[in-house]
Amino acid sequence: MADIRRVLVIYVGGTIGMKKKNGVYVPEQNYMVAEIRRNPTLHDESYAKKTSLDKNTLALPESNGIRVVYTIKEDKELKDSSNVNVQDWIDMATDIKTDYDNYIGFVIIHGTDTMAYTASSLSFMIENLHKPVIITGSQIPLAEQRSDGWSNLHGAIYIAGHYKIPEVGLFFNNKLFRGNRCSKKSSESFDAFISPNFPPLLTMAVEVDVRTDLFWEMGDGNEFIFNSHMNRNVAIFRVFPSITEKTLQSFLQAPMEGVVLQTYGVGNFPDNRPELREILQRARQRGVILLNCTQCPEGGLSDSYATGKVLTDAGVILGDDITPEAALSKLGYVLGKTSNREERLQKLEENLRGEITQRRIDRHD
Ligand code: ASN
Repeated sequence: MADIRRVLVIYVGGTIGMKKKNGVYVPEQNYMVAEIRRNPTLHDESYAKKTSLDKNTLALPESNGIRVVYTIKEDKELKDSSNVNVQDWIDMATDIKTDYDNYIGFVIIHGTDTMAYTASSLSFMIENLHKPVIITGSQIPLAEQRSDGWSNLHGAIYIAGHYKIPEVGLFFNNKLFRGNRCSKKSSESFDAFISPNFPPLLTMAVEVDVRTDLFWEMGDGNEFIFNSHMNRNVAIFRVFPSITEKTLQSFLQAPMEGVVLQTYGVGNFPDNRPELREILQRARQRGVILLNCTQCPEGGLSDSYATGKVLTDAGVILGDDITPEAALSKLGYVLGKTSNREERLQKLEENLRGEITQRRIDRHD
């Protein structure tokens, strides 16, 4: 008898299940399960018949004595991920919480456009995660030829059923990344995501290379905690040379409570424009929290330049090598969790879910 591993697949939307209507791609409701059912790599129909699986439950072929049986829960309103919002993150986390004890792993089928935001946010919203939550999708729909969705979907379900990875991961093009380390890097390539500052947790080739040494170590807490309160008065501001005082000032106005300041290089900002610095300082005095993160697609921050020190002196927190997506999610989470300023600052500096490397580059000494 095979060891049966049950996985819950939460289907939110994305290109993977889209079809063209009036010349544009839109999600197609009630189609994914039937489409997957026709693919023998993803579904063993004879096993399903023999064991009378219900219509939304499918089974991977047995391998090495393991049978992954997965149930697809399709959202009532499938979405292009450009339409995903905070409530959708809450719904996904609620689904996981509700069925946490019934499955050994979870897969979320999601569009690629905001996949890195969802992966980051879920990593903060869920505390003490002991099971894999793997987000995946595709660049070409399953309904079309050459879809990358088949291998992404198979890999995600296979990983969720085979490996005890206590993380929210993003699986794409044979690599499983820590979700809060990713950014979408290409609108066209199958290799659509990068995790610039942290290696993949797992790589699929002829062998499956699992980096257990990289898994995020949980604290002592065992109880699954779901933080549903994400502060929505947070935003990202990308600094640019022609910035005016008015622009910065309007951006930081109430109800803004937290801003990710995407700065140049290792975290630099003009130090020859005291008026801009004053605007930041005034915002800070009003209670706005500022978190520094680099505009560079790779690398982190240091305070080695005068143009960077100007920000630390103004009370801007160093976000280390955090991605902008994770920085925004972390701000929303931390500001939603506590209203105590000191606690907020302390948590933002902490490595909460493996989202930063916590190292300082000091190249001028
Ligand atoms: N617009 C799509 C989405 O994010 C893109 C994709 O999934 N490849 O839902």
